[in-house]
Amino acid sequence: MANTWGYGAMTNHLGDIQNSKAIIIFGSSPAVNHPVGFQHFLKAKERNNAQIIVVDPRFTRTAAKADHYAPIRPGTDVAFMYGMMHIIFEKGWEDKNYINDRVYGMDEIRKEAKKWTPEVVEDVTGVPAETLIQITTVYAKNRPGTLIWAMGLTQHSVGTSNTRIAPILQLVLGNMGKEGGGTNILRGHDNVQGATDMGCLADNLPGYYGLGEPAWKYFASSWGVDFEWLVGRFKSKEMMSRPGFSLARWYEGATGEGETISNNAGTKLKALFVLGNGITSISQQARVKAGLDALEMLVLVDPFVNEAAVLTDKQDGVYLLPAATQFETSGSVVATNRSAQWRYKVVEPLYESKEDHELMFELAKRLGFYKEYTKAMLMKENKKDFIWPDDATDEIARIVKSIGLTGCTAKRLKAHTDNWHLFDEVSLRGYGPMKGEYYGLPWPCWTETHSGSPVLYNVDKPVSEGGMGFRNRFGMEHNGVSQMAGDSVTVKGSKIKGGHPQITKDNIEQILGIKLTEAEKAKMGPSWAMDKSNIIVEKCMEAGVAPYGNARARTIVWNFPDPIPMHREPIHSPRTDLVAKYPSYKEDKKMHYRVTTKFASLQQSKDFAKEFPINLVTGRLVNMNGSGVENRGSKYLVELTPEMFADINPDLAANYGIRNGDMMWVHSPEGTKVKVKARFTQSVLPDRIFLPFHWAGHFQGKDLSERYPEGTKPYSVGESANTVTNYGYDIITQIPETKGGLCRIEKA
Ligand SMILES: Nc1nc2c(c(=O)[nH]1)N[C@H]1C(S)=C(S)[C@@H](COP(=O)(O)OP(=O)(O)OC[C@H]3O[C@@H](n4cnc5c(=O)[nH]c(N)nc54)[C@H](O)[C@@H]3O)O[C@H]1N2
Ligand SMILES: Nc1nc2c(c(=O)[nH]1)N[C@H]1C(S)=C(S)[C@@H](COP(=O)(O)OP(=O)(O)OC[C@H]3O[C@@H](n4cnc5c(=O)[nH]c(N)nc54)[C@H](O)[C@@H]3O)O[C@H]1N2
Ligand SMILES: [Mo]
Repeated sequence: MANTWGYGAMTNHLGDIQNSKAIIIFGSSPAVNHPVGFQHFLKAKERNNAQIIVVDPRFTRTAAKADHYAPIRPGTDVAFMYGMMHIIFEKGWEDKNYINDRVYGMDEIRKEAKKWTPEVVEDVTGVPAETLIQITTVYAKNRPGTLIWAMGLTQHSVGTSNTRIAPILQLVLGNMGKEGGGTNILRGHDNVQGATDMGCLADNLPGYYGLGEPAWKYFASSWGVDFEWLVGRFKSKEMMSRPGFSLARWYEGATGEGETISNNAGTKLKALFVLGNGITSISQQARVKAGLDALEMLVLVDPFVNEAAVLTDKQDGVYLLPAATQFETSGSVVATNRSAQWRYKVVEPLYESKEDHELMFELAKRLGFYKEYTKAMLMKENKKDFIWPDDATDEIARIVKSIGLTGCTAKRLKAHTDNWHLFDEVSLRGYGPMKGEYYGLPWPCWTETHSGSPVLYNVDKPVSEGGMGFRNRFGMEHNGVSQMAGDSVTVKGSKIKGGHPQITKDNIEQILGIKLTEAEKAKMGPSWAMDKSNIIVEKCMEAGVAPYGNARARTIVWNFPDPIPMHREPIHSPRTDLVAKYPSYKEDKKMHYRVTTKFASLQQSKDFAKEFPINLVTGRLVNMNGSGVENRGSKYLVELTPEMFADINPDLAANYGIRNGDMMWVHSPEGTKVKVKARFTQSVLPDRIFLPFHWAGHFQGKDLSERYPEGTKPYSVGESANTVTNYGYDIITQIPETKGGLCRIEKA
């Protein structure tokens, strides 16, 4: 299933968490959302007495298993982590050698951290100063420590800053590139890592290649199609390199709001083809609905009745295509730790349902480019027919060099699944016939004999066993400072001592000290990522060198609006006094994907907190998934949470005359509302409420049940939390601020 909710992957892996001495979890509740993986956290506690720390606005089931808990105010994690660094620097607990040899720009961080005393942090985050000090002490004194995050960090207007400050904290403590350390981002859907790796995003090609002409040309020739033919698929060459609409804001293209028409080559979006997204999971449902209503054609490919069809008033031009489920398909998927896995089909597709790729093939046939669409699968061995899905997996391995998928062939991945029992749970290391390989060949897996890389940036292992330094991506120097790792940082067994740039055709002979033959030069691509011959990588392997260099991790991203992460209040903040001090970004962002995104101009347009004083937090339940249609169709799962509800503290409810089990309205600053059942709990403080987002089928108090085709209505329908999630988007990724908004409540 494709979706566009944020980047990231674990630097380490779930089993490796058993090596951790401390585990700090920001905005993630693995006991609920990754319950199988969470067993490794509990084992870490048993094995190492690992200290578990949870930072979350709600006392979650994960918090219930933790040793320390901080009830943070939503959207203030940057402040919290600077607060931790403030204490670490003051006490001298930072890893000085590590910072000196492997990091660029720590002085700027040190300067900013100085401002964040425990008292300032307490004011901004709501976490008592003593709790911050205690958590910091525990985390700094128990190394290696792993830092976990998920959607509680990303779904904010400062989501990108959050995902940068967290690894910076790990760098300060020297926790990156270590077993038991790392930044471990627990990803979402089944195969969401694979979907992201495969370019199911609005701004890049598969493997995170950009949208520039060199990348398109590399893919054109790898797919065996003419570059000019590809150009011809677009309205103009310029549109080819322009990021598309994101999932978060596509509807503005359909309604033709603002500059969307001129940003979108002079046209509105007329058709929407949905392959595995619930649509009711997107923020600001009233606007999503307007987008759906404005379409000429809506195609919903789904094993269930996609509730977008229920939400829209549209009567014509809505098509429901029955997709087979993942039990009725086979092929490779990629897990949260970059490990791939081969899956065998359990049953053939039932009834008239079809596998997603079959539907895509049929579509390509009717649009007239089936031959071009499938050609790359024939190219490796010059075949007449392809074998699905094996040849698709091999096509990926052949083309995607950027993240090192060369070794991830169908044959090897099948062998891993077949020999599942021969891999160690903690190290991922294989035994017997699987010796020398790590489970799922976690990328980068540089060659067809490479082991895969279970722990990124670990210089204590040879490259042949997954060792590497930090990647050299941003030039050789910045402001006169070398971006290469220091002399003391040599990857085990590497022929090159200390840091070095990424390896290109131009520098390979000089850096590796080798002489290429003319034949090799003729075959070689310009860089390791665009070298179809893979000779650059092969030569690097012989020298024990990671092709992408051995550089410094940078804390400063000079081309971002905030070169170092800064605390900025959410677009809708309950603390108007702090908005003045920590305002959102000054300028609206134009041509952000294909829309304009507002920041301070909206944040400061009104004193929102006056009318909407309560923080709105949204998230997940263990018995439900995503938009929830799959689970609300199961009576056993529905029994656990039969109705849509709001978690509310009795002290807050009392102010509004709301009793446990009463219906209540939740109003958003957008002027929208939902009617939900009040559920009393102490897990939320009296200044915030929590809504799960797994329901649909009601809209602003109206029951849309009669719109479900006969016999398809789930056992439970209700309001989507996303009808009241507020405007607010990250300035880089455009992920919606669904974890930090405001609302007003009243008894219904
Ligand atoms: N049962 C179940 N499992 C799932 C899913 C599901 O729907 N159901 N969905 C899958 C998917 S797609 C994903 S992406 C993952 C998501 O997994 P998680 O990110 O763990 O899920 P959420 O419940 O959305 O959010 C996690 C926590 O973030 C907290 N939070 C909110 N705002 C903030 C904040 O500002 N700071 C901090 N520190 N915390 C905050 C919330 O209170 C919540 O407890 O789960 C996956 N697993
Ligand atoms: N308020 C709020 N909103 C959120 C979030 C939040 O925390 N708060 N989290 C966001 C996140 S991280 C995510 S990932 C999204 C999740 O939201 P969605 O992506 O909408 O998640 P799902 O409901 O898991 O799946 C989408 C659809 O895929 C269908 N499906 C299942 N298997 C297949 C298949 O094999 N083929 C096809 N074609 N379809 C299939 C399902 O029936 C379902 O209709 O929600 C986002 N929205
Ligand atoms: Mo997700």
